[in-house]
Amino acid sequence: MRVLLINGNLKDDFLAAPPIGLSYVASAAEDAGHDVRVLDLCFRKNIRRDMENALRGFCPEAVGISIRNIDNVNLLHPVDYLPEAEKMVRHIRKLSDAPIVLGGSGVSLSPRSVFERLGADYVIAGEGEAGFVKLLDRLQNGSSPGDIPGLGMKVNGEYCMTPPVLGDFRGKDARLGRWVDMRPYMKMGSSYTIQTKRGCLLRCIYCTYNQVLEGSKLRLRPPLEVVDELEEALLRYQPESFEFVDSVFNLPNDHCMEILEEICRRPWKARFTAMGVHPARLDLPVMDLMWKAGFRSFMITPESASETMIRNYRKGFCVDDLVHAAEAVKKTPFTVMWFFLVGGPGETNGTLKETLDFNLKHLQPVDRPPYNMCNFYLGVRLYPGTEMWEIAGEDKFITDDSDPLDQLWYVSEGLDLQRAVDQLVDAARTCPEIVLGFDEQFLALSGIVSRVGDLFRMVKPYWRHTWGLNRLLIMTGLRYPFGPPDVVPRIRQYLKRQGYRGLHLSRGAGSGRSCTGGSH
Ligand code: B12
Repeated sequence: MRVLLINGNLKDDFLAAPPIGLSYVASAAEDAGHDVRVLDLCFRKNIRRDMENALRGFCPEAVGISIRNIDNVNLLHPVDYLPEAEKMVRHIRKLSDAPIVLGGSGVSLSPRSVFERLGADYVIAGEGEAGFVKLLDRLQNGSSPGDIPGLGMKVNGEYCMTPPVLGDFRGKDARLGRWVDMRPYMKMGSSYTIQTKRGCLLRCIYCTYNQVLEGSKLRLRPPLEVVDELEEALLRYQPESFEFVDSVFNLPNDHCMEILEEICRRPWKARFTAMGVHPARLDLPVMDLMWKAGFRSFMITPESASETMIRNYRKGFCVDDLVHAAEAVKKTPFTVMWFFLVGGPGETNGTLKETLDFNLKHLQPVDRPPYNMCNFYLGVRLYPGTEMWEIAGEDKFITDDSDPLDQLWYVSEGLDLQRAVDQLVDAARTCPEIVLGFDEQFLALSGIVSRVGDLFRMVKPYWRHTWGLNRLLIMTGLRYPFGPPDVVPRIRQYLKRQGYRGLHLSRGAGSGRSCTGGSH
């Protein structure tokens, strides 16, 4: 069959993400004997015209669209990406009779809602390779696809969906460079992406990875296979760096170490980075090996440094692990991006202070790099299927009528919002390491940094250069000279629109319920 696969993710800023998921699906369809083409719409100036050319020239018999993000996860500047995807579906319908299949993480988070909103013929939730290939077979031989695991469709006017089944993750190769022109991604500072495993054993209460996206069953790729894929991509496409896009890169520890050791054994040298590094067992031997393998930076996601909050989020480590990891990082030349979430269940200004104190004590440079960057986000995004979704229901942040495709947020009632913003801004005024998610100045700066980085061929990742820029702003007194305007009223307004009627609105601060010790 002629199959056109479209990357519908148009987010082409400094976090541009090459469509590795779509590439896995394209490779699986090609391996099954189909004639596959990929249209990557990221960076395209005229997407309607490009879609027209692709559809008219190829006349596909099936069209798949990858929906990676449903929104930008930004409480102050919410952007919904689905209207653009909706337009794509409508445009394809005008030009082609081919059935339209939607897949990707954005679909998996809420398959039925996306199916209904976009008006597709099929959705595939969870990993897409097996389901998509089976669907193409059924379309080809005209039999009903209704029993394919993970597939959603209309049967007699009613939406029906078969639960997804997690497949094996051996012998699969995305062949990303085969389907996607990596040059514009690399120009922005993005890396060639690779996955070493699927599934996540952690049970963080806010997270979707171990639920609908990858499930909680670990499926590890043999280390040799992973490094062979890297080697082939390196020889063919010479990417400047690779990024591991596993949910958690360094767990299980043995598997990660085996991959790093195998990379070290190979005769070539490459650069690596990873998001989702877990603080547990992140010690000097692991980091030494990462450095030898070619890592120079990575992202670590503790979300809090308060024992109470780490427990409430069910992060699976304790403050001691975090302190060990931070102190170990200090002894290495790594640049590390840390992520903190402020406002989960049980958060108070006291727990926030604990996290900020940890930052001041353990993440400041002594007199040399590493330059940690510490990102703080206020509010926790809510997704159906997670434990937080239930808690948010009990705490009246959402109702039974809440639409899972809306950006829905939780902000602990135990947190005095204005004090929290003041605490964060005060910390950022003195620490160039700290970046605040609600800081519009920073978003603009990041864009500038990546353009300047590209122009002057600066060392990647470009975000490591924001430290210098922040320091300059602090030294010149330009970092928050008047504080960020109206953050708190805007959060309140957003929560109100979301349907929340609780304490944040009546008095902006409150004792709220304290939720410690993993009591939910
Ligand atoms: C790694 C990662 C990042 C990295 C990306 C690094 C890079 N260079 O790619 C970084 C940290 C930069 C990042 C940034 C962002 N991310 Co992110 N990220 C992830 C993560 C952990 C893995 C993504 C990945 O590559 N997976 C591996 C591939 C193979 O899986 P996949 O894409 O899902 O593909 C499979 C299926 O979905 C399906 N499939 C995919 N396409 C298609 C198409 C068809 C037709 C079919 C049938 C099937 C199908 O089959 C594939 C193979 O099995 C996911 C969470 C997760 N565990 O999935 C979040 C996730 C995708 N990110 C998310 C978000 C929100 C973002 C940001 C918007 C954050 C922000 N505020 O800026 C940005 C957007 C970046 C961008 N340009 O799109 C959300 C999206 C949900 C939402 N609310 O919209 C997710 C789901 C996390 C979450 N909150 O649950 N991210």
